[in-house]
Amino acid sequence: MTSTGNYELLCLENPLLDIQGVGDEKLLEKYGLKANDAILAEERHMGLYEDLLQNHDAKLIAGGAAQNTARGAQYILPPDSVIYIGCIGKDKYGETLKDICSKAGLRVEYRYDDEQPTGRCGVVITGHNRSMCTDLAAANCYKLDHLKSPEIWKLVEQAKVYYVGGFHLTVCVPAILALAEEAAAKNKVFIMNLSAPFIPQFFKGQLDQTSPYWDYLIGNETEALAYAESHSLGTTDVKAIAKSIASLPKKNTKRPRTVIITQGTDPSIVVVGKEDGEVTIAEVPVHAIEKSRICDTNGAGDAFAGGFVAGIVQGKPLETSVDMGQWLARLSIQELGPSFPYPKQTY
Ligand code: 26A
Repeated sequence: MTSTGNYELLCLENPLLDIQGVGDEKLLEKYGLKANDAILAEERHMGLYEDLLQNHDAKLIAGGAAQNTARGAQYILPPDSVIYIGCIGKDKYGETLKDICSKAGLRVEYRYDDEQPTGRCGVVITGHNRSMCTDLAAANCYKLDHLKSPEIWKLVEQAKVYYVGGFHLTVCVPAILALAEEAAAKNKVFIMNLSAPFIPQFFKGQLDQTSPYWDYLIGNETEALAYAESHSLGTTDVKAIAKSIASLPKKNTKRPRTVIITQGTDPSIVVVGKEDGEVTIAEVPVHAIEKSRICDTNGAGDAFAGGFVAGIVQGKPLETSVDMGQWLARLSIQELGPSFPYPKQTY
């Protein structure tokens, strides 16, 4: 008999359909995009989606950073282990998302917005860079009421680990805090991701409201640098930044805080805060592959988080969990967008 999970992991963020195409300098320039970035779309970006579809052979792929992470964790965990929550529209794109998740064995509990369409993320690939421009639309309409509804809150109570993408800080902080409080009150695990440099830059207040609840904080090197700058840490040393985050005040003192900063092909930095204010620092190497085997790196960070969180749900040691993240990221970058290979591979 195959064992099944009990929906131990609950993830919250912005469900998006990725419209991913290969672009060039000219396309980036046309919409004022940087080669490697993630931003919220403004009026001047609204033509990008049609442009990608019409002129850049764009593909429609399930996206939304934490939704990718949730699919990734479910890829590793036994069936029925992961639930994902967010808001979509009542439209074709929303149904497409639902189908892809259901095929991946991910249970989704979406709020459906009556007015807004499902959110889209335009992804412009240039070489190994990806520029993402998100029109949140319905994803911006997630409400605390949905999370607190009896059917959904029952699932929240049943879960033991919460994973929230930092991108959701632009949407519904009260929902994030409700999960964070539930975790702290019952000594469950609360994990957040910094998601993009613009989060610590422009949503610092929202981010700092959640920091006392972080049992695990995941980010990459550019997000760590943006955090250091917006918090005037006066350093660009990734280890020092991780150490400073690990040492921030913590609500649930029964668990230490762990900060994981990935650095592309360089080793990931793992810092664990201790009660006496000291920290331990470790480096975990990535699973490198030849450049020729990389399809695209869009979603690599989400896949890393998926593998890592799966390890945490399974109660694996910290270094093993980080290694599971590296393993899943390596699989994902060999696929188109934030996807995973089938038939399934096992860690
Ligand atoms: C609020 N923003 C900007 C976003 C996103 C986002 N997911 C949630 N909110 N901007 C980009 N993404 C997703 O990141 C994945 C790659 O890491 C994209 O949908 C893409 O699948």
